[in-house]
Amino acid sequence: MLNLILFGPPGSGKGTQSEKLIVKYGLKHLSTGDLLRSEIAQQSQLGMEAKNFMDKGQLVPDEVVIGMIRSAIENNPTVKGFLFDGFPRTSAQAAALDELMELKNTSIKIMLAMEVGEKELMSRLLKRGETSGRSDDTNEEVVKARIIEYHNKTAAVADYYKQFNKVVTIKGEGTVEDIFNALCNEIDLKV
Ligand code: B4P
Repeated sequence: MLNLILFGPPGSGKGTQSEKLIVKYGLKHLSTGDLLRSEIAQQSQLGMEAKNFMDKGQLVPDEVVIGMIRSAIENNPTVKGFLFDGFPRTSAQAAALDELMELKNTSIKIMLAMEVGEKELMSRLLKRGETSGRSDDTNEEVVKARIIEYHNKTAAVADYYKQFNKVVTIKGEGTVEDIFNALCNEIDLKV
């Protein structure tokens, strides 16, 4: 299996690049952000709980997100591989993902970490907020809170994968096409 993690701060282009990568490599896209927004749209209990955190720019509790990913993996037994987008975001999520991969006798091949400056992140997210209807993109304070949450809880997840030599850093500023080509070059070197 080819299992990839697309990593980076909010607004670094994970969702944008995932759409292209899953087509090229035939992978199953698992975006915890998308899964949570779908739960909110269905007004499920999980969705209503998650919304409270997301609206404040905070991470949703680990057990909720891990449970969601576990079900998504179990529901896709025959895929060529998974592209994890926005997951794992904490050390506990990274440890849980390793266990889930082991149960399938597979592992994470590579973490692609996209780097984008803070000013650019703010401007992309607030711009998306003008049209997306996403409540977590419209308010500058919430966008800032998401970036702080990233530095406090998520950035260290890359260190976890660095121990195993699995992290590749990609500059996430430039055209969508150029960034996509850089990501593909790194994946092709590893597979
Ligand atoms: P996510 O849905 O993961 O949202 P994101 O980090 O903001 O998005 P992404 O980096 O994918 O940005 P995109 O490509 O869309 O998370 C939302 C919330 O869900 C979190 O704050 C948290 O509360 C919760 N959550 C999700 N996963 C969780 C987890 N594992 N644990 C706990 N909580 C979790 O790009 C952004 C914008 O930039 C777009 O408008 C795009 O068009 C633009 N853009 C992209 N590439 C560009 C480029 N090269 N140049 C210019 N603009 C570009």
